[in-house]
Amino acid sequence: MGATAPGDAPLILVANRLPLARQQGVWRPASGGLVTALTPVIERVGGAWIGWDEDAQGVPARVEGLNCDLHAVDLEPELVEGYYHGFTNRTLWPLFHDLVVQPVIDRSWWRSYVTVTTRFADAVSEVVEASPTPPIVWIQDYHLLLLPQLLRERHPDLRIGMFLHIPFPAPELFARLPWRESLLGGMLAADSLGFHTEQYRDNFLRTVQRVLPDATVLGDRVMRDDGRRVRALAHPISIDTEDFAELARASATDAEVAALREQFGDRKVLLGVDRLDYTKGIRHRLQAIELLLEQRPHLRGRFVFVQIAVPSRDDVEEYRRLRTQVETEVGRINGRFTEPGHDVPVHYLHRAIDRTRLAAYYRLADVMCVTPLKDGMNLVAKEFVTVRDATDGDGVLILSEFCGTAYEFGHDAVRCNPFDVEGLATLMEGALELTPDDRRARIARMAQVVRDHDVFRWVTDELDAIWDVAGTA
Ligand code: GDG
Repeated sequence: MGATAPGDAPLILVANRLPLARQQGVWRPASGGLVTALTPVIERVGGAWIGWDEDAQGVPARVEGLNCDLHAVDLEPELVEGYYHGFTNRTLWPLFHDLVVQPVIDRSWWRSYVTVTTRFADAVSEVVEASPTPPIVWIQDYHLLLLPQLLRERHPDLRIGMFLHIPFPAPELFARLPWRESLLGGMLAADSLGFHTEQYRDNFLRTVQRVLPDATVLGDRVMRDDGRRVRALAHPISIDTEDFAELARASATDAEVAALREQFGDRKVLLGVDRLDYTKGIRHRLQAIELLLEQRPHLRGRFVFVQIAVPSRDDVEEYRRLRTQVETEVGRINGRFTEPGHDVPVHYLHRAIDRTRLAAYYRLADVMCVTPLKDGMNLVAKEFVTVRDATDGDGVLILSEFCGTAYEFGHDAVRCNPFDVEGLATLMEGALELTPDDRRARIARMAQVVRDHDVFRWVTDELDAIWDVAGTA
């Protein structure tokens, strides 16, 4: 199966990062749904990927296995500080995640964000001008909200789409940004704007109505005074289900599962897998585990909680503080509840693990805890149900009602309010008691939802939208 691009227009993808990973000194295509889903498209139409080089030396212009030219945007450290560590990570990220921490407003960061967007626009323009046929430009995420407008000024007829990977906040939150008109104006110069859910799309449309008096919202379209129109659509991102199902059934994964099973014995396993980010609700989750151990003594020694916390943004103060808090909490829980001569109740891994081991953990988990305080979509939840459906069909997903995935899974997941620590502890206990038939029926239905809306469908829907809107506007 694969995604399709409409027509044969070459695709120019623009993202903060290039799709590369360095293994033993060799650059390879990064693993991950977006790259996998795009590979068949760019295999056919060719194209380019433009992204920040992240200060890496000698980023290649091509890598084997990816049929596109790579263009690295080089940024000086002061610009990275303002644009990346500042404006995107400390202003936009917390504000778009409903202020789970306070965003910082700093005008010098904004100036860096504008400068960096101009650098990206220069890089994209160069590729557009060199393209023998008119390309499609597809911009990813909140790092580049101003880019559609800068490109539109230079190329009035260019087909431009943008997809936002994080939530779009309610108008009253967005309105706190001193640059709200500029940011919306930047986005509205695209032909098509994609969001994970209708709720985020509607937040965007309501914000446009409130902040930009010259814009008219008609259904899912926004019309500007100058006659331009843009469509705002909900396209839920997803995973390559076949790839995950294969990984789940691989013999290497069987071996990992056996080793982990031996380690955990007959204890039930509760699992969390997240970037170490304050939006993911890791602290609340740990507090729920602590409450469970405190108030349900009969459960002590009967379950283990494994938290895989992938290091993230450790140049940013709030993330360093979070790491200290999480590690303090893990230490406190293990200090309180470990019995001499027995294993600890909380296993905390502050590192990324390889995909085989990740799939093994998914296979082992009796209860997968996906409890973000706010999350655009959350692919971990989709990976878990896919892996379980491909193997034993068992397992329970506890899922925050404040992530995009919750809109797709409805009540087949055990829905939780991640802020309610006591409620979460009760749900964790209840999840351990669901009947096998109920567990299997829920996993099967959720896995079907993911199969019906896999990442190839997401890419196809996004590219079709850019093509259609530009073609009919
Ligand atoms: C942003 C939005 C939206 C995790 N640990 C390991 C590992 N992972 C992989 C998972 C999954 C990915 O990382 C995480 O994706 P999420 O969607 O859960 O979260 P974010 O990183 O916050 O992503 C989010 C997403 O963009 C896409 O639009 O869903 O809402 O915040 O694929 O498997 N992979 C490996 N080792 C690990 O230890 N190999």
